[in-house]
Amino acid sequence: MTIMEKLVERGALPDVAQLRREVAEVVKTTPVIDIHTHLLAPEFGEMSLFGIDELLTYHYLIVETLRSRNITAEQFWDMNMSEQADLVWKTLFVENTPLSEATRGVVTVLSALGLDTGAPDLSEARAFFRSRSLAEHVNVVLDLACVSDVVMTNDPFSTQEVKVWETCTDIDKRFHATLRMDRLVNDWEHTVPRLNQLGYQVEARGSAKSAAEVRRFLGKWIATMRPVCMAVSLPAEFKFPDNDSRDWVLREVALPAAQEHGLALAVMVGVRRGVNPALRVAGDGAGRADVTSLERMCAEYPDVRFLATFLSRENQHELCVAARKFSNLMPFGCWWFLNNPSIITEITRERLELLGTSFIPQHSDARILEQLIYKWGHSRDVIAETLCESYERLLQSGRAVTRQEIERDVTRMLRGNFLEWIGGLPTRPSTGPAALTAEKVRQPEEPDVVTTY
Ligand code: FIX
Ligand code: ZN
Repeated sequence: MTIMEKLVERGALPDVAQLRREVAEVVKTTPVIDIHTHLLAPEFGEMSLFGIDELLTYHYLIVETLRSRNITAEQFWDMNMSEQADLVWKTLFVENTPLSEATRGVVTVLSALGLDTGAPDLSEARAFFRSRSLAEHVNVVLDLACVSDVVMTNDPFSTQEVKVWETCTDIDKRFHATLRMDRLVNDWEHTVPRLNQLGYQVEARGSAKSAAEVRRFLGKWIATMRPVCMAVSLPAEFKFPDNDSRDWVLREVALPAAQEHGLALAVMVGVRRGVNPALRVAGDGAGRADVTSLERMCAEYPDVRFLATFLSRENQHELCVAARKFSNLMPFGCWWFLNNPSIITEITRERLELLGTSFIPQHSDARILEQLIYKWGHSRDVIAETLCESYERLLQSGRAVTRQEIERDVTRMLRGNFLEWIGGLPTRPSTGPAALTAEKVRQPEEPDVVTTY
């Protein structure tokens, strides 16, 4: 009996066409845990975004519209949301062919929901979304996207969000929190007065007492949100160690909090905020970062588990190499400007070659509910294709895989690695506000700060 005959006897798939079919099916039907989104559960009310106007005014599409139309950013922002959506539709979908990834995404969503992808205007789509109940719509979308769990981005300084955490007893259990650290880590100067308003005695120059106070603030939010992890975005010039307030907050607050509460820290490195401030939320850019800073953090904090994604294509190979050296480092996702089929293909190939299945291939970064359909649909196609290539090469080398092995590999990448990293999904007490009674959340009487991350 040949080796291949032995493998086939154990259920392996020696036929390439069949292998491809099985891989495509497994990747398509394995429910994913979406480990980084900006979606909020329906209980967050108007902060929970869905529908055609939101889809079309996604910041990715705003910049594309401004490139194809003679209109300034100011003129665009002066319009109301439905005028903006009408303009985006006319510009990118009627007068031009929707070839970019973000425009194709809208087409994928419309098709999946049975809507006309070549409509001259938005009347049909608007009527469709008006007729949906959000609760039912969330089920339909999660089903179509085959997403079992959504990880939100939660800002403990957002007055609007805090109100929900304070008053809502039962936030949809499929939506999990991430404690977002950007204001603390990247905007310490403005966050100090805010913390003081909230009743925490914190000094701008930092001290052991200030650190303890900020950790007390985090402790309260960890108890309330039960986050799956903490997360922070970092600029391209991020250095570790450094002698700035960011370094102090990381060392004295964020990393000790991760240790104390056993929470993983997700770092998203390489953003250049406000490259073109006139574009507002759409004005951020990308820059090449220094992966050795992350390596130093992993080495200094071996008991902290890091999830890491870099925004620059040029950093991807170094991230894989760093992950080979540090088993407390988990690369994840193809972030933002990398979330395009050509680049996902390249990054996923590189990760499979260097790390096997010990990485998390993608997150959606969805801001609007229905984006889950296209972001996952498009990424799954690429992940399946890339995995097929790897299995085919393995087959050529003399090892055929079974359906069970394919399922094991895909499950590991789409959910298992994350679950293992965070030690399982936490459960929130169904008495949200009660968790706050020990120390009532005080919020300052001032307008909410707009969250752009
Ligand atoms: O910082 C982040 O989490 C980024 O993903 C966002 O700020 C960014 O605007 C985005 O939506 C990228 O996809
Ligand atoms: Zn994000």
